[in-house]
Amino acid sequence: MAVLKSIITAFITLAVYSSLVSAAPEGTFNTTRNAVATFTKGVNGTITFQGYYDEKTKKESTLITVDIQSGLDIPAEGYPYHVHVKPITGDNCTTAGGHLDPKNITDLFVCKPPNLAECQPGDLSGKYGKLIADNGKNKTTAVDEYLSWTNPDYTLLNRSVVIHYPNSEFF
Ligand SMILES: [Cu+2]
Repeated sequence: MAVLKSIITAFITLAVYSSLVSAAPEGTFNTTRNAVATFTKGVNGTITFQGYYDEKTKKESTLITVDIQSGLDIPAEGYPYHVHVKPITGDNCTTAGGHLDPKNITDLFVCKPPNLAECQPGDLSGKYGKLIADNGKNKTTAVDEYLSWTNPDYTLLNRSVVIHYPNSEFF
């Protein structure tokens, strides 16, 4: 069970984008599958999730775009971040619950590439690396095929995203 020493919280809510990133991976975006976590406490920025069909892998996938503008002030080993199961209420990170982990892999499993299918779907930093601070900012993208927009057990919607301090003792 995670001990949430979180500085940052955000809801994921549905949002519709009128334009999509031009440097998108090859595929067809589903414009109804957009979710944005907006961070206003501790750090400022967004993490955007966009659903699309990946022409290379022939799989429904999600483009994850991290755009943190400020607040990542510890340059060391990077900030873990995860999709947690519950929306956050009252700016209190403990309301986020545990990681999105429908297969009950547990936080004890060390998620490492290339075996991403074995990871908790919500363990974004395990799958794609921790958020490394660059003058307080981070811009990262990743393509994910383990989160879902339709399977209720794997869905991103009505969850939360939590960015943790680099040294948080949450395992
Ligand atoms: Cu977390």
